[in-house]
Amino acid sequence: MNITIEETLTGIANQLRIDSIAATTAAGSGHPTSCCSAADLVAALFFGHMRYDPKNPRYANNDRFILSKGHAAPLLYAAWAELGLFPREHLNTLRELSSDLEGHPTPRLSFVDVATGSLGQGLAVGVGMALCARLDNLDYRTYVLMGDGEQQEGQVWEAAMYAAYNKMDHVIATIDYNGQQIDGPVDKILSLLDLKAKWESFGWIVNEFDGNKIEDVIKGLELAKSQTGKGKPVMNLMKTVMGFGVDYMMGSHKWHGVAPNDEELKKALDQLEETIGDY
Ligand SMILES: Cc1ncc(C[n+]2csc(CCOP(=O)(O)OP(=O)(O)O)c2C)c(N)n1
Ligand SMILES: [Mg+2]
Repeated sequence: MNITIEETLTGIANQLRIDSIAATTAAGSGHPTSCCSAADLVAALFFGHMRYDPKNPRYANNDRFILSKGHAAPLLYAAWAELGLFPREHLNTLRELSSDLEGHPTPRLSFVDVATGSLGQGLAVGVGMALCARLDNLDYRTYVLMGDGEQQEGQVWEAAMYAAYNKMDHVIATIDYNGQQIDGPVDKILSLLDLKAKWESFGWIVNEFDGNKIEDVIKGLELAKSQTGKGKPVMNLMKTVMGFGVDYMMGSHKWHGVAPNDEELKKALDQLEETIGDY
């Protein structure tokens, strides 16, 4: 049977949601809704867009991916399980004392270059990696995924300035603009106001797309790639819904950092399994 790339990536994205939510239930803690909003982007990046050798995560000229919103670690782990780096069952050891799948990613894992989770730091690291590419004469791109609440961290803006001033045009950052952070709506806590204008004024090329519509994500990433190498870093403002795909989690901060119990997990899986398709 022929299925389209969009159907394939949607299926993978929903598999990543299932694995992320199931792992947080097994752990009894974690951030399922933060994984769900970014699942389409991670599916499109890892299974259709980035240039890298999935069997050799440390290869020097792989594109880099930094999960600056490190609390969405189960999503990253689910992607690498789907790529075949380790068995899917291992995902359910999330946050166990003896497991290398910690609540936030660490470089003990072969596919993680830097520990993240302390919000605000990932972009600075990504810009540093892009600088390494320049010094080493390598042409990999560096992708950084941040949260919208994370934009309230000052270090983000120092990295933004540095990247534009130094023409770090192989950096593609994305903001998972789900409107929510740990304590409630981002706009109520400390509004980002006109975020597009802010990034543009810092010297970045800014694109906007719907991050939970796979066609838009694919197009957005292609556009961003075509804009690299032109003297400016690229920022994708990606509108999403927290908890996308699970009706009782969607759009609310109440599920931030909360793991579903077994009954709630079943409800979530019933909804997501319907949407996996035949990828
Ligand atoms: C420096 C720092 N302060 C506080 C936290 C606690 N924390 C974990 S997740 C989170 C909210 C993040 O919101 P956002 O960046 O919008 O990410 P989302 O989960 O919505 O994708 C906070 C404040 C942290 N991880 N790091
Ligand atoms: Mg958010």
